[in-house]
This record gives sequence, C-alpha cells and structure tokens, in this order.
Amino acid sequence: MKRASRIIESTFSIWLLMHVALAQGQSSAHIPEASPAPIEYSFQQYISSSDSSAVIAEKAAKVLPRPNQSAWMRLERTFFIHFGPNTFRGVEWGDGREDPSIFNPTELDADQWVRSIKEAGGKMVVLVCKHHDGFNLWPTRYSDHSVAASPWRGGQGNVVRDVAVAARKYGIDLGVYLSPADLYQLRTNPKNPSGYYGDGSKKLRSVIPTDPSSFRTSPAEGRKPAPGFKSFTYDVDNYNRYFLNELYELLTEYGPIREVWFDGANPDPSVSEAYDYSAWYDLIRKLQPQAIIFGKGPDARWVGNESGIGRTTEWSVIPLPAPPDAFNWPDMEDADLGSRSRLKPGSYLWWFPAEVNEPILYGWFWHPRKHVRTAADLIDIYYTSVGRNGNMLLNLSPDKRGLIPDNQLAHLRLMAQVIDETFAKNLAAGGKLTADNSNQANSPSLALDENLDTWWEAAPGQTTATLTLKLPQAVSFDVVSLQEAVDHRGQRIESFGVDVWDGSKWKTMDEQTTVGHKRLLRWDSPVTADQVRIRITGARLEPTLAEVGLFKQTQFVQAPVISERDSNGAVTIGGANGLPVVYTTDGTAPASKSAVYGSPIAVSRGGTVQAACLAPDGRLGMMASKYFAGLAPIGWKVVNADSEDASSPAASAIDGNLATIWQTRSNANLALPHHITVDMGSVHRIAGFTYLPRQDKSHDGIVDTYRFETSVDGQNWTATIDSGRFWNIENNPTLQEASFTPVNARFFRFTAVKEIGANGLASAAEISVLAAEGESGQ
Ligand code: FUL
Repeated sequence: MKRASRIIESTFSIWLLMHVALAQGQSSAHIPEASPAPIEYSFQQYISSSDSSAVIAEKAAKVLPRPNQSAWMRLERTFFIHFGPNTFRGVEWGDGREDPSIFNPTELDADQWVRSIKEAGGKMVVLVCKHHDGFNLWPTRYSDHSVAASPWRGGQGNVVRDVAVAARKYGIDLGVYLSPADLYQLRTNPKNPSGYYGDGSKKLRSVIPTDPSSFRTSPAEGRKPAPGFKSFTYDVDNYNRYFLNELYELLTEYGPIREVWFDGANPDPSVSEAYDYSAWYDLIRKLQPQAIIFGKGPDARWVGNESGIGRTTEWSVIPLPAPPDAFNWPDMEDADLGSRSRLKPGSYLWWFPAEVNEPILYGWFWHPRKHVRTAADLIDIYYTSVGRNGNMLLNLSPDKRGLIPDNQLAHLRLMAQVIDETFAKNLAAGGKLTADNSNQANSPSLALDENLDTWWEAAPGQTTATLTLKLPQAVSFDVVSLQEAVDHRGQRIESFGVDVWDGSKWKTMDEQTTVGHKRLLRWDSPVTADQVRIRITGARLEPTLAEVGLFKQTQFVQAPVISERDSNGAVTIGGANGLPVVYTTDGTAPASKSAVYGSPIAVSRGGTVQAACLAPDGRLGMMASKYFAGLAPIGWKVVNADSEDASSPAASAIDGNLATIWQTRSNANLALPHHITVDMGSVHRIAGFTYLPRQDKSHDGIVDTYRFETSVDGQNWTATIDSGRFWNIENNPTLQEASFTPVNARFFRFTAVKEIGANGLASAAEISVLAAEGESGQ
C-alpha cells in the first residue's frame, strides 16, 4: 500500500498504523523464543508456528476493534436504500444501456425515507449512490450518466444531497454504496464507446480531485480541492481515476460518512478491470477516517447470505491468510470462521465483524409484484442479526414516485414497535448480580449499569465463571441479552449456558457459543423466575460481560395463517382464535377498515394476500402476507421434459407446491440445456413468467440463464425471451419474475441454458406465467 510514504493527515490513521506496525513487529518480525514477550492488546496479532494453543487463544482474545468499528457496532439497526433506473425498469440488475430519461420520480422525498428509518430505530442510512448499471444519483463532474441528464427536477436534482440533508436533520449516520462494477463504463457498452472500465489505459500519475477537462490527457492537473480537504496523488488507470474522483466527491461534499459499501458482484465479467483497492482505501482513510469500509474492504464483512441470518457462532476476530494491508477481502461464507480450529499458524488475526444485509422486499429494487417481508419476519431477522453479533442492514425500496410505499412502512413500523416495546425495560435492573470469581476492579454490578464501557471480568487466570442474578421478585421473561466488553477486552466467550431457579433446582434454558457485541437468546414461551444463572463454560481469556438484560417480548396478537392455494386457486385464512380477520389482495397493508374475511379468497391469477387479526382493543395484530406467483396451475400438464429424476419429476415444477422440485437426472443427460414444456389447457394472455428456485438450501441446478418460449398450438413456437438471466440469483435465490410484451399462449417451454453451478443440472420449485392486464382468468 502507498500509506507509509505519504503524509498522514489524521490522528486515527497514525494510531491505526502505529498499532498495526507494533503488532507486526511484535509477532511476525520477532518470533518469540524461550520466554515469550507479554502479549499486548492490538488491532492485529500474528500466529507463529511456535505459539502454543494458550498463546494463540490469548492473541485472539487481545485483538481489539478499531475506533471506527466500535462506534459502528453500536449502531445495530441500519438501513439501505436501493433506488435508481432499476426501479423504473422493474429489474434487479441493469445493463448500463439505460437512457437517463427513464429516471423521473414524480414525488421523490428523501425526508420521508430517512424519517421512516429514524422512526424504525435506524441509526444509519446507506444510500446506493451508483449501482452496477453505472447511473450516478448525484451530478458527478466525471460522467454524463447521472441525475443531471435526467428529466427529474429539470436535471437539477441530487439524491445524495437530499439524503444527506435528511440524515443530518434526523441525526442519523450516512453511508454510501458505490458499485465497483460499472456497466455504463464498460468498454464494450455501445451506449458509451469511450467507457473507462477495462479500457486497457495506462496508469498515469493522477491528482485527485482531477480537473475533469484534462481527465484523460493530463490527469496530473488537479481541480481545486473541496473546502477543508486536500488533494492526493495516485498512479492509476482511467477507471480507477474515475472511481477515486467519484469517491472524492461523495466523501467531501456530504458531511461525515460512516460507511463505504463495496459490493463484490460483477454482472459482466467478460471485461476485466483491476480495481486499485489500495488507492481507494487510502483515499477513504484520509478523507473519512471514521468510515467503515465494507465487503471488499477491511472493516466489516458480508455475513454470507442476503436473508438476514448471522451464524449462531459468530466471531468478530477472523484469521486472515495474509497481512490485512495485502489482503483482497473475498466473501467469507464458511459456517465457522473463527473458532479455535481455524486459528492456524501463519494467520493474521483481525477484527472483522459481520454485517447482515437483507431486503424488505424479495429483491433489492422496488417492483409492484415484489412482496414484502412481514413484521414477524423482520423481527426474526433482528434476532438473527443484531442478536448474533452482527449489524442489521435492512433495505427499503422507494417506488417509481420516489416514496417508500405504505406496505413496506406498515411492516417496518410494526417491527420497530415490537422491538422497542420489548427492549424498553430491562427486567434484570434492580437485581443483584454476583459471580463466583471476579477481577477486583470489575465487579459484577458493572454488568447492570447500562454502560458498555464498564464491565464485569473474571478473576485473573479464570476462563470459566458462574454469575447469579437475584431479583427482588420473580419476573417473566423470554429474551436474554448478553454483551461482552469488546471495545476494551475483545471477544472471548466460547460457550455459555443460561439457567433459571425453579424453586428447588436450576433448570437449563439454553446453551450457546459466542456472545461478542450482543447475543440475544429468544425463547418460544416466557419463564418466570427470581434467580437466573449465567454459566460461562469456555473462554479464550478471562471472560467479560459489559451488560446483562432480561426482557419480555411485547404481546401482539399473532398473525393469522394464510394457506397455500388449493387446486382451485383459492386460499383460506385460519389461526385467528375466534378474532375477526381483515385482509387485502391489492398489495396494501390491511387496516381495521379493510375487508373482513368470511370465505376462501380466489387468487387463481396470482397476487398478494395480507391479513391481520383485530384484537378486542381495536389494535391490529401481527400481519401475515403471502404472495402467489402467477396463474394457479389448474389443469396444467407437463407435455415434455428432456430429463427428470425419478424422485423429482417435472410435474413438481407445476404442482403449486413450493417444497417439491423438478430436477434433471444426475446420472445421465448431464449437459445443459434442459427444458420443460407445459400445456396450460387453454389460451391465456400472458405478460411474463415466474421461476421459483429450489428452496431447500441446495444450489444444484438453479438456473442462471434461460430461454422462454410460448405457443398457441404446441407446434409453432415464439422465443418470447430468447436469452434471459436471473441476475443475482446466486446470492439471493428467491422468486424470479420476467416480463415481456403480452402474447397469447396455451403452451410454454422453459429452457435452462446455464446453471449457477457446473453440474449440468437444472431444477425448479415452481414455474408459472404472469397474466397480462385484462386477462380474464380461468
Ligand atoms: C448485491 C448486489 O448485486 C445487489 O444488487 C444488491 O446491491 C446487494 C446489496 O448486493 O450483491
């Protein structure tokens, strides 16, 4: 990295570098021999081949979060906004060939976005400033492909500015997502023949910010730096210069930036471009030293899925095979990233906490047909993200108006209400916490003082302990919250259990592994006790607890249960325990005035059913929501499939049962393409199709590239979509929908051209078609 040779502007950088240098010097340069030097706390530790297992554990326990991470981990509930040309095209990934004129929201109101986030307990908004399609949501000086070229506000609008102003108004942090992949700039994009991405240009000495008028020819010419900031020099090619200038604009013109989000996805790897990460990171550290560099960066890691689920064993101290300065930060998806068996000689130990991202819709960009995760789903996600030592990053999707629609907000508000009410009162407060061993300076009462910077710590040399909480009277609780003093002592607890006193003996309620910044245990039903015991059964070094909490989940009337479609395409709503149920089928959230459920609802054309019980006090209970993709397969038959496994027949792709799949034979016919042809029994006017990939966690045969053909008579076929792709299906294997100009069809044929793996398989849980507006149904 170029760091060492330059003047270092910020004290944070100096502090960081000193510590990293110290740690490297201490461990890799001087491998301890007879009497090892004491192990100091550090931002980085190196495991050498002579380290005993006790030394390795101590080193892992003495890796601390860096200051930018400490503040970030305390944000817990954070939000993403995906909005751009994709919103107007109804796609997940664009192609960089979009005309800027399609970006024309009629009522864009960033204040509404940020207000909604604030009201939902959000502490940060990360705005997608440029997605993979390369359209910039601020009027950058370095590209004509931006809001300035759109009709929105006569080309005078700036989404980044609007969000930054609102974030300041509501007192929440701002983060920026800038996609490294850029299809507009792609060298092969016919819409932009002079694109920078992969143009093979030479690395030139470049001053950042560069003078836009000499960007290609003499990039050593800088423009005036932003007030309060300096210029910097890097040797970079055209695309990296473009990217650095975009970063410079975002990091100098919109106030403090808490996170810079680099995505690893690349929709078109046919053109390659070497990202100069070291220059990017260097610039970020200099301009916004407190910012977290996420993903393709050293400060926070993608948890490995886009469904909001952290690991039950989630270590923030991660062994890296190379020094952090030289590492390229791949996605880390293994089930276990940091347990003792992973701490091998030659590893660099580094604080690298998880961020758990998930969209509120089943997809990142808004589309009227994408259904919303219910409040109950979002609450589950809170427990599997924040409750598992990760930050929750929940995406909201403004619609074409530029507003977050009510159906997203209804679930979001309910989620926040339930979480806020649940955690409003710590039932452990007022109790007395004792421990069978403690460090004199760290008494157990410090774990009940609502201060994360004071903590209980076990006595020197102890790696197990039992803490007992005695309450003045019995309390009922179903959530236990534990937090380690990670900022001061790192992450240490390897295993623990929680017991309650049932009047005559201790009863074990739960046993788990890691704690970290926060671990939430959530039980199906509350337990009542006046004594609670926390047994720390394993730790890397003396364990700590900064805070202990007992909570009772707020009571909401449970959501009713919406059935699958029956063979006539009707759904029933049950599980209301005698309460009236209100429901909607138009995508809006049910309210007390919505239709009252009486008899099965016809959903043969597809759509969303949302329902909630009305409690006797008039409050609406938790909402249930179910989306039915496409036409119900009433009377449909498979005419032909080129291959099917005996246990996964082709008929399973059109049986309306999401749990059964069609999969091609794994011992023959292995080469793609594979196809399935379906007779719908009568002619329909259709405008798209749906593909639900298998939902059993296996990736076998999930389709990436497909052909979709239709026919009225089963003889003459039209390639309605000759070659289509399910963008991002590998990361987010949820329902896919593709639209086309309406056609009449009785037959359709779906051909899997390419799968996400390389086994030659094709599979599908369900395939259906989308009725065109005005299609009268069956
Ligand atoms: C992914 C991207 O490809 C998606 O479009 C989205 O931006 C998500 C947050 O990251 O990898």
